[in-house]
Amino acid sequence: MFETLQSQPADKILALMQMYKEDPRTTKVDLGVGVYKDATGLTPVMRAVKAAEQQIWQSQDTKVYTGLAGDPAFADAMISLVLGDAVPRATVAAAATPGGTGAVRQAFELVQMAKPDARVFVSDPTWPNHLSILKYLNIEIVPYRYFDDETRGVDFDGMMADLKTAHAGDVILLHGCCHNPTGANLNAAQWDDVIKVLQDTGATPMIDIAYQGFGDGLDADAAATRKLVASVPECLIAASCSKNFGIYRERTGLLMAVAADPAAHALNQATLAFLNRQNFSFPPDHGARIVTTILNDDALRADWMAELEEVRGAMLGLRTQLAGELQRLSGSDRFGFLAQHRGMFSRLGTSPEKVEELRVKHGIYMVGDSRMNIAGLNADSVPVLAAAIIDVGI
Ligand code: PLP
Ligand code: TYF
Repeated sequence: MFETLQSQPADKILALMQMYKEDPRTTKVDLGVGVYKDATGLTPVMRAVKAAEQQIWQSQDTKVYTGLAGDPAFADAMISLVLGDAVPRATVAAAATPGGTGAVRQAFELVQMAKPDARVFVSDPTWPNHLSILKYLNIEIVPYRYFDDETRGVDFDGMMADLKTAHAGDVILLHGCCHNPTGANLNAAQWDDVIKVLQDTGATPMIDIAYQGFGDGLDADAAATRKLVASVPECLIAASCSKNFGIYRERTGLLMAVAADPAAHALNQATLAFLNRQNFSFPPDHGARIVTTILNDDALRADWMAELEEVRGAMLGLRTQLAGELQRLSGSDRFGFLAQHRGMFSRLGTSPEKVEELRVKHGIYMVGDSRMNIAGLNADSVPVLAAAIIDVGI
């Protein structure tokens, strides 16, 4: 039967990872996949994660199944981390998922169950997996303008005009912070305008938040999400713990569904558990347990927050250094956007040909749309990248 299978398009980000591995040049620079790397190029296990794992190893006396929605203590800890006290806990249904990707997938399935003809509005561009999963589920995709190729900021007028065409029964997918792949984000006043459009159109917001703590800080990065959920009757939030806890391979995420009232909440909670059961029964637990252990222990939490701040500060430092170096070499301010962007990524805003030239001539690997992982740099490779950018004429 399998002779009928057709080959599927590869994930370009993951394909680039493979190409990088196969490049024998010792001077190569990996700005591809979104993984944090320290100045030595390593992705270390965070201190609090190691300590939590030790605690778990010592105290865990069973590995029996949790619940279909995962351990409720994980949901409580994450709801508090992401949403704070923006909405009453009794209105938030939640299910642990395999990573943020699992949360995104389950959210789309929930939408499709509730409204088979729902359209999902996505930023142009967005994380390619959003598009891939939506296509796979046969959900109609409506792109909204987002990135301004000139300013490398947000095309806010275009975005607003496009979002206003949504209506009740549609979903508007927003990145909570640290937009992937552009690094360009809304300011607080612009978020207020988006909230107004959501209220006027009646469309349902869905927030994907995968980089809380990587932009302006843990609370600052969640501020828009918190304000938004408090301002609309219903909302979906897909949160990932992969980056901010550095537990990528543990597959740790949470899908939250905020309901208009407690009656709807019970149905949401039961449906999230049902959806987990259809797809994988019980969600992975180890990463969730690490996160819960850290968030519920004052000392571990403080140490995790401190290390996350070091990570955030390192990325900001690299941004400033790169923008400064490019200003020096180009004699212009046209790369100033790099210091304004937030999170792991910046879209340089150049052609696939120039990206290819950077790879072939200089061994610099970035995604074809010119997305760079800032954490792939260090103080020594920043000048190398800046010189290469000028050399290929960007
Ligand atoms: N959403 C966005 C925008 C992402 O960039 C990522 C990637 O890290 C995810 C969700 C989910 O990541 P993971 O499934 O590894 O938790
Ligand atoms: O955008 C990134 O690089 C990260 C990691 O299918 C990632 O979000 C990339 C591709 C993918 C899953 C995760």
